[in-house]
Amino acid sequence: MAVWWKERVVYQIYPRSFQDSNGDGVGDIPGIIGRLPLLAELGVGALWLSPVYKSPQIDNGYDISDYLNIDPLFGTMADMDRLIAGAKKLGLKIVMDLVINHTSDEHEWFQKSRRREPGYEDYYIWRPAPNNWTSFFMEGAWTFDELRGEYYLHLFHKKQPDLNYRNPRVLEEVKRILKFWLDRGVAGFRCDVINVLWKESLEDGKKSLMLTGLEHYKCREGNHEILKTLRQEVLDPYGAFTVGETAMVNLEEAKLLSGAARRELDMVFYFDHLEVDRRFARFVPKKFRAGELLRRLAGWQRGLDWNALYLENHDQSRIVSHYGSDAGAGETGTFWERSAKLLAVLEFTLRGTPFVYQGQEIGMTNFDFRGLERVKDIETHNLDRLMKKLLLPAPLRWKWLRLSSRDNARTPFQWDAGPEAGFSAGAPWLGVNGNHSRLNYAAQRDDPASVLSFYKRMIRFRSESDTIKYGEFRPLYAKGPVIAYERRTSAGERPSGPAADGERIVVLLNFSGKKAKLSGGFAIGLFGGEIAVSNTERTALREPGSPPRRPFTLEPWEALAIRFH
Ligand code: TEU
Repeated sequence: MAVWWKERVVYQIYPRSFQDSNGDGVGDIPGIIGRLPLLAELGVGALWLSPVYKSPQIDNGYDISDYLNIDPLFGTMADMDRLIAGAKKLGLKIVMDLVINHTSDEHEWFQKSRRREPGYEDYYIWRPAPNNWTSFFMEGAWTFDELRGEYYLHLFHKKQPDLNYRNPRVLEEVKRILKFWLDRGVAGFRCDVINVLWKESLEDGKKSLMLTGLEHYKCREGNHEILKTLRQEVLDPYGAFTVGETAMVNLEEAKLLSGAARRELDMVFYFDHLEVDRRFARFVPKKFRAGELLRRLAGWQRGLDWNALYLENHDQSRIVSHYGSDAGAGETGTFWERSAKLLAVLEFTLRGTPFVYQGQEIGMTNFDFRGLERVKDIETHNLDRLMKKLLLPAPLRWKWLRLSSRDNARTPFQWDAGPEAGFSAGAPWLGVNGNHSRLNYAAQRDDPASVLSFYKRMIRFRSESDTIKYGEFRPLYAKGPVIAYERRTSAGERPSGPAADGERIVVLLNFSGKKAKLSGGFAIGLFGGEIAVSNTERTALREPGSPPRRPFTLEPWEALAIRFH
């Protein structure tokens, strides 16, 4: 029996930038409700909402002060119930964002803990003196609390204190949060930095520019115990879905976190495939090599029982600006359009659950800000401070920051060419990209050649193909900017019974703006197939009457899926 999260595509909504319904410049839940029919029309099967719980919004909601209430910025609990019910009517499941490594310092638990109220003293991690750990936001990981007279740990912002899972009451509180939302009708959770919950020791860490102390808390055994307990006691009884966001995870760690027999998470988000052209996580650029992308993808595709497939989210830059070509964005027939479609072919022909981030389906690009003053993300500003300390000149700092800033993905959704792109009647919390006049949902919805229409076709293509959903992955070819891989159904993979008649689908991708010749032997083997997907006008693999040995040439940014029976 196929589980829904292998059959469906998940759409990520960043509520504050999706649709504002009351003119305060921030997206909200009623805004999402109004757009539900369009999401159903896209063909996705579940919606993952970034946090909408009560929060002081220091880290845009990933700093939660009350897990069981909706922040007025986004609406009310009644709105949330209407969203869950409205989505259900359209066959859409709702997945909430579970942030349990840390809370906001304005959560009542933290306020009680700093006052040493009985039972709350060690809900968080307190010490008389800090160790040498650094935070994900490039600062120290400890802050002194005057009231308590001690330091507390925060792997992110100082207003995001880490919970202490050595206190069993903390896990009991988390079980209550999960049950509250599952009883409300959500289908599961995206679990935020879910692989750093258990701090094995608070000893000093090995000095590192990125994260000193990581070895003491990343993917520790205690973390696995927590996940097994939540799975056994809450998630399985509800049949709930989980995808873990797992910072800095490697393949061996990911196998332990998401292997089918491990009974922990259903799948995990890793970062490896999005850092092919980056050093120091995603912060310093280097040359992109398509062959390296294929090598990395092959490792994860063949190493994990099941993959979470994504190219964008609210922390990553826009994929068409990152791995594609965003020149001429919004203009039909440019390489922006064709490369956006190529990236859709990549995502929807790999093995795993595809996640589409809001705006990816219309090819939204990185922001058009000209300087740091328009950027809101605390991570970007902290990184600028760190690079300034390292004496990097301002132009170089901005050159790198504009590539990696999380605000690239957080500019308001571009609904139409009107004021503020139809996102808000007020002043948006973050600048709308100027290219919305050409690049917007309304301009694409009825255009069969648009990026949006192509996404709809790819979502349908995947849903109709057991070979794409369940077939094994094999890398085939990598030369210059061209990569190729195949998907082949094997008996064990199909939930619906014995293997198809050995169907094979070969995917070809040209990650460049130039024509690319495929070398003889490999190319010859292609001519026995038929084109199942193309992002160009190509209708046949070889013009009738052309010489059999003429080399096969891919157009710039051309993507093909070729089916062999
Ligand atoms: O992100 C955690 C995380 O791994 C990212 O911060 C990543 O490490 C960083 O961007 C460098 O690549 C999650 C949320 O997705 C993020 O929005 C939150 O800021 C963070 O946790 C804290 O909750």
